[in-house]
Amino acid sequence: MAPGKLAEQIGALSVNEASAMARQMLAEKIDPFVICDEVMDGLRIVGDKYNNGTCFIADLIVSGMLAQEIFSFINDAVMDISYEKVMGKVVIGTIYEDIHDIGKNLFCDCLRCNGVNVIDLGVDVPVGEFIAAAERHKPDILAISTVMDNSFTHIKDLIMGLGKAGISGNIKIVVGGAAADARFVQLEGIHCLTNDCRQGIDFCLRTLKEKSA
Ligand code: B12
Repeated sequence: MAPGKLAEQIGALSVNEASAMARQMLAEKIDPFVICDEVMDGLRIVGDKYNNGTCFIADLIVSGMLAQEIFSFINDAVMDISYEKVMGKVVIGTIYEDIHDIGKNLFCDCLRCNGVNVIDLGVDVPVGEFIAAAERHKPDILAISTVMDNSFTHIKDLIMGLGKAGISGNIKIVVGGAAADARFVQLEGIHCLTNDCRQGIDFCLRTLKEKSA
């Protein structure tokens, strides 16, 4: 399969073709993460079209559903890869005013594949709910997903809130997602900042291994 073809099909919203192509790539034993990257490139094409007015919200929805379908069967394949199992607990959610969850769900699936207990708070999660969940579940890691640029203020409030509640010292904080950009570097208390699922997974597994050593 020529590189970029899957992204092209997703960008063109050719749902059936893209789905079949992704299945074929998996059958050809192409690295699931390479397929994920192509899916994201395809979604970027759809996002750009939405920005320049050549596609609409319904198309975003369709592209999102297509991505979720592809990720679900990638996930089944990834489950077959035998990882060293790590114990530990991660609480995760998409921050307030943001309903995007495809990347977050992928991140959760990868963690679960590695034997991590993941408590998913869902999307559009208010700051207070994150803090209450951190107090209740006492996770090793609190992970925050952000795709919308305007979520920055809420994440800032959350980091400050965790500090005020006196719980940030015991928990590592990961901020991830497409909007996890340079603005967050100024916030003290973030232990991992990334827009790459793999980097986030590596950080979590390293942290949990060190804790249990
Ligand atoms: C699909 C989609 C939707 C779907 C979402 C479905 C769903 N269940 O998530 C729907 C149709 C619902 C939607 C709605 C909207 N969307 Co939208 N959407 C997209 C689209 C096309 C793809 C997003 C996506 O899923 N990408 C694939 C995933 C896998 O990527 P990801 O989230 O970045 O995740 C990766 C990493 O970031 C990382 N990751 C993610 N989370 C985490 C967490 C941790 C802890 C870690 C370590 C890593 C990590 O892992 C993943 C793999 O590496 C993007 C376009 C684009 N450029 O991507 C626009 C886009 C994100 N949407 C956009 C907008 C504007 C909207 C709406 C406001 C539109 C509207 N007018 O209503 C609403 C949002 C309402 C709200 N309050 O949130 C803008 C956001 C602009 C911005 N940067 O602020 C974008 C960029 C489109 C654009 N170019 O304008 N959208």
